[in-house]
Amino acid sequence: MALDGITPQELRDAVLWHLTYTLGKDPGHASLYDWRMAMSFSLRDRIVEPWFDSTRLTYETGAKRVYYLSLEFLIGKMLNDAATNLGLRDVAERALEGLGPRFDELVADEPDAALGNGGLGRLAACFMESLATLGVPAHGYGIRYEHGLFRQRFEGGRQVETPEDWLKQKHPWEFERPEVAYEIGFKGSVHGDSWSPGESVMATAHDMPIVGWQGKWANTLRLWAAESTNLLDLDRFNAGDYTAAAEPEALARTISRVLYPDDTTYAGKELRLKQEYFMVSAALQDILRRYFVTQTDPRQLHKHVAIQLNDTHPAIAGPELIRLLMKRGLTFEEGAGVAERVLNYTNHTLLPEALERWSTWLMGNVLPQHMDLIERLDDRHRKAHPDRPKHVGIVQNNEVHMGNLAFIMANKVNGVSALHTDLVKETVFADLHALHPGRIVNQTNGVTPRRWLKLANPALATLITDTIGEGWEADLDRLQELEPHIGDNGFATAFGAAKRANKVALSNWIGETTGIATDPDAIFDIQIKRIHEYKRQLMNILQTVALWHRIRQDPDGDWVPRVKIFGGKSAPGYAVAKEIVHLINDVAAVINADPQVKGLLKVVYPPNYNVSMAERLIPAADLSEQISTAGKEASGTGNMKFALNGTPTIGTLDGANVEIRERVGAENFFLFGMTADEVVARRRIPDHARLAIEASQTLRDVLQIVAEGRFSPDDPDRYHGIVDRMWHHDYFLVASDFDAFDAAQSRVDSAWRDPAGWQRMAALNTARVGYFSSDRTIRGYMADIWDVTPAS
Ligand code: 26Y
Repeated sequence: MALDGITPQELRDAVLWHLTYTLGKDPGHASLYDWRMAMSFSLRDRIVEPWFDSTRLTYETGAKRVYYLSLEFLIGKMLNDAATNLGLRDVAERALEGLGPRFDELVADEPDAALGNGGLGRLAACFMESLATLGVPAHGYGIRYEHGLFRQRFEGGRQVETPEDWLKQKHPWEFERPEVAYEIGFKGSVHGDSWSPGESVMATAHDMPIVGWQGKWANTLRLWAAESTNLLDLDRFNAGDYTAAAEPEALARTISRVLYPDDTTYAGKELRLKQEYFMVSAALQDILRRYFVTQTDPRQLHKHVAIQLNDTHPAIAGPELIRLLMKRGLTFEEGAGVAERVLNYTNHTLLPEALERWSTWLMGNVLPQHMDLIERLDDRHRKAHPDRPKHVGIVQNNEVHMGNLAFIMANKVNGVSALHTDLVKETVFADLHALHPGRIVNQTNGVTPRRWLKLANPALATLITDTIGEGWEADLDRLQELEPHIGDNGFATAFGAAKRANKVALSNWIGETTGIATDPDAIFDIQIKRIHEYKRQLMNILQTVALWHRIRQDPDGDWVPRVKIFGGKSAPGYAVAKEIVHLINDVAAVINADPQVKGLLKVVYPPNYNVSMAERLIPAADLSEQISTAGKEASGTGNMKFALNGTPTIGTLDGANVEIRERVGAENFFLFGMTADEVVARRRIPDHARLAIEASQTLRDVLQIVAEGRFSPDDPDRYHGIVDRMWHHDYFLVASDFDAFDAAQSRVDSAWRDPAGWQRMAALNTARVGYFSSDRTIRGYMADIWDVTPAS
């Protein structure tokens, strides 16, 4: 099934063919968009055959299938990814020679598919790619949001959101499947075991082939779009009421209109519940339809199907699967028995405010039969554990706890890093863990090295291949073979040159997009992730202020030049995070314009951080900021991408940082701050923040400068709220960890003064983090959760 080669001339012919017959353009009049479409279709054609072969082989072998249900897939751009995995990037470049635009211009023209908020959505995308690379028969199921995550702009330093519009242009990577459509009901009434929905919409399938490394296998990401069941109300139309006539369609379409842009605070919105049920019901109907193509006994479902729930967002799958099985003749008890052998649940957060709970009123209104089933499941669980503590119920205080529902319905529950899994056992699910020991397992996250090294960092990828040969892309542990070469002059020079070239490219891009000049020889110190109090961008910007203050007191001192780079979006309704965004921009404006600093310190915050920007920033980074309050970051995956690209971490013992540090070695990681246990203890001290501030001259100076309005001269009171909260609340312990962070930054400066030592540390990070490939993670899910083996 290996991919046939294709020459540049053949690919060129294919591009010209699509330009002519698919786009209806001749080369003389084709736009960048036309060329991009023609190239995308030509590469997509190369995926179709392995895609068919994969499906055929799966049917022939009767292999068990994996289904990944997620409300988010943060896939980013597809063109370069497809070209990389097909091994056709060079061929594509040469195919375009003399025709018009360059391949990288086509890549730049593609909009990001931003169908996710952050880590959880990007993890789903990495998993899809690894599943295809490993040849696992798998489908992803999600929603084809018309508008992905909002675009971020800054106006006067404030975040402003505008709608994202990725589907305005044709999406060349999808196949519309109008014949694959399911009806999804809502509301209405229940009589016995039968539900008469009061409303319904259609879910129609849109398929994206996801091709694995070397094009050997391709799976399907099936995204559902909502459409009206009755397209137009003809009676109203004929009566002349055209707006009302179009209403059913507009109503239906709102379901797949927009991604919820909040990954922090859960808000019990009816539309969100409808989105979740819409995706889950369509997916489960589709899974059962496919199952019954070859099987007859629904009781054997677990032998052929494993379903993974990406957080609780698709947790309504428990009751929905039971409902669908009951429609096929199973009793409630039989249905529940099947469901709990098939479903598995991944937890991604311990933050109480991000845990989904639906009022029983809303659940009963939108999904009346599911509310009944949830109560029966609660009963069933209670009877099975008569001595259980009261508070593990699915329904508590008139709320449905989706975490408990997902746990109770799951074969396996997993955390996403070793520390996180321990905390899952000890905190949110302590009682359920006691009742079901062995159900919770760990699967430390990973990232795909194809996108995050091969595609994003060709300079380093080429050096790796030159040093250890081919094959590391799908066997990332082989990066260890770099280690003996790290001291070689040739390797060291080339490694340094690759990093430097990436930094020059980033510096140029920063200049073009923000107008800020940066020195490629400075430390590129990068914190990119959603803006959240627990991720402590505030601590980072306050420490930046401390550094600025020090430089001003001794402008001729021997300072190590730094470029502090921030990237990330705040949830639109998260006021505190928005203040932090504003503060970073205000600090940047003052520092960057300060002649006394003489360019030794720059602060850069390019707007609209997304997957593509990450691909640009990470290969050019010298320092990776992973500074969350210990116990709060479930895993992190950016931390892995940085280390893989030869970037040491400054970080706390949180999430996967712990495991990264174990692997790269403590001497190659800038550790600081309280441990998760110490955090819990510190919070018990009522005036911990005041004590910490009073003990730190540096922090007091910094807070004084901010409170005086030095960064907001037009509105001197602007940051009184931030400073006041630091003194009196500081739940995320910025004050308590500040001095330790500041000291760790000084250790970074000292280490940087020894260029050879720094570079060795950077290279050791690359050589020692092969473990964090998402291929390893998926193998873990296969062995410990899904009980599947690859078909090829
Ligand atoms: C329900 C709603 C408020 C909600 C929407 C999205 C809640 C959470 C989320 C997304 C959470 C998320 O992205 N979590 C991240 O998952 C990554 C992959 O496991 C982890 O690496 C990261 O630490 C975690 O914050």
